[in-house]
Amino acid sequence: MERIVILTGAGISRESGLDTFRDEGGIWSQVRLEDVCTPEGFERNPAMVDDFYNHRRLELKNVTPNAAHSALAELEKAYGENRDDAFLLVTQNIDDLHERAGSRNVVHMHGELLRLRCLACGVTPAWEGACTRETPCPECGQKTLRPDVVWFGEMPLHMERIMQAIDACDTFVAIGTSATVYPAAGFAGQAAQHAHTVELNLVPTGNAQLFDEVSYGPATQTVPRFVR
Ligand code: BJW
Repeated sequence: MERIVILTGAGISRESGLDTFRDEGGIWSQVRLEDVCTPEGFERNPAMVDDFYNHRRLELKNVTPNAAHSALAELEKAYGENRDDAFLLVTQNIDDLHERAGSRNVVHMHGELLRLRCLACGVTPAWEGACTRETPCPECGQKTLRPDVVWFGEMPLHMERIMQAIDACDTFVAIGTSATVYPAAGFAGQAAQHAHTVELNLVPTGNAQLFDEVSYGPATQTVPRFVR
């Protein structure tokens, strides 16, 4: 059975209208990473962090999946009934555009924008409207909700499953990620030891030499072309 692992980053959602992080005009040119994407930033000013994520939640409500998301959902279907073992879509994105396009076997290694996490009891309730310091956790009633996302210095999610899938895969495809943030930036090197590796990105990344096959251009063009 052929096994494939796809890694996606912010670039795949760019043409849906969501900003990337490190491109010109991207999120890190609008806000300071240290303020909104670290546990220390949240401790210092939780209201600022809540505002940042509430704003992105509203943006997400106004965008739709693009042709690249749809092509990956199609690819998953082509892998057939046993696709739980054969196909894994690992996304660094916290948006839900892969799911809305029809992808099922998706893991969000940096968490999910539309979930909150309770610091008191650990539940991850769905976000329903704005989150503020006054929003109580539905399970325990404590006002201890934070965004269910992975900040710098925190452990990404589902790492065991991801590592196993990369070790077992025949093909590894990286799409729309700058390969600057670890551990995701190390996946291509791990896969290149045994699998066919593919980079689909707007421009070559610092990992470009690790790939057997490359295609550069907007994801809405390169991904459907790769899939069909
Ligand atoms: C297009 C396109 C189009 C544009 N079509 N393409 C020193 C050395 C090594 C590591 C470290 C170090 N110091 C610290 C670290 C660790 C740190 C890290 O990697 N830092 C680096 C910056 C150096 N990592 C961590 O802290 C992580 N945790 C960790 O390492 O735990 C310990 C551990 C140990 C061992 C095993 C496992 C773990 C946690 C990282 C958390 C990252 N969180 C964020 C925010 C998530 C929530 C949110 O969204 O607010 O995740 S930061 C941000 O960056 C977000 C993204 O998922 C992530 C990656 O960004 P991405 O997706 O690559 O976006 P961009 O903008 O960088 O790139 C977009 C690309 O798309 C570009 O290439 C464009 O060209 C392309 N593109 N338009 C196709 N139309």
